[in-house]
Amino acid sequence: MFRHAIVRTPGENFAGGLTSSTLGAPDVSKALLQHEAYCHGLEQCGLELVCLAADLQHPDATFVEDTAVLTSRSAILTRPGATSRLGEVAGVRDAIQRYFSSVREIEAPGTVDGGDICEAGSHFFIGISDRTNEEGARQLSRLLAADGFTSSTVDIRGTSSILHLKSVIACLDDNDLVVMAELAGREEFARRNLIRVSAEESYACNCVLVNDRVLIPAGFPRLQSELASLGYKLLSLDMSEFRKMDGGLSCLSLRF
Ligand code: CIR
Repeated sequence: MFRHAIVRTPGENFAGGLTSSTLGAPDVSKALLQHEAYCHGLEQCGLELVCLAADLQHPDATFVEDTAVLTSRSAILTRPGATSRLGEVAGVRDAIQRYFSSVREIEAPGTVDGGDICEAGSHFFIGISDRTNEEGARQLSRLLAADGFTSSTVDIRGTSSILHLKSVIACLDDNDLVVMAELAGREEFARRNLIRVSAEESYACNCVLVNDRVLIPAGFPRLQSELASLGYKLLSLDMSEFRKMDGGLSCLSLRF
């Protein structure tokens, strides 16, 4: 059960962040409205929000998920793989220290982006990507093991234009794993109930179970109806402007 979420308002510099998308520049006022609706969605799931002010030094800072891994037992500050994002961690440290008595961190030369870390019960999948390196994964795995969690890595380098592991998988209830079809054959996921998502809807793989609801990006009817038929209560949110900056739903908050 989550009680809180940390979010950060997008800044007026939002369009200056990193992106590989060809969808065009985001409209910042529209992004602000979508962010407000996202925050409202989290509140509807019963969360109390810790809202951080826009960070004008770091255009990607609204994607707070990448700066930490929060578990039921402790907090781990990450070391983001993109140099332009390293400074974002200091900006969430205070907020996290207010809620967690144990705060540890990933150290150089390790890099970890929170978007590569997928919690699945007491197990964590750690994506090895262009942002999370093997040394970062080793450090994270040791820190998680000290708290009694198991972990395993999933190498997504070379998988068609994926930024983070959680761009293409999401763990829901009872072992249900939403997964982009291209990754569905990976043996790492063999013991999960797979909900396969076709390439056209792969953006919607980045959905999030928050207490009794699944937050899902608007515009992906097949996955929506499949999840609804499995009994999930859905809350669909327009993510168009964040998608233009390679961002998904999960990356806009740190839930704990
Ligand atoms: C970046 O490239 O780092 C940002 N523009 C997007 C980060 C999205 N984060 C995530 O999916 N966890």
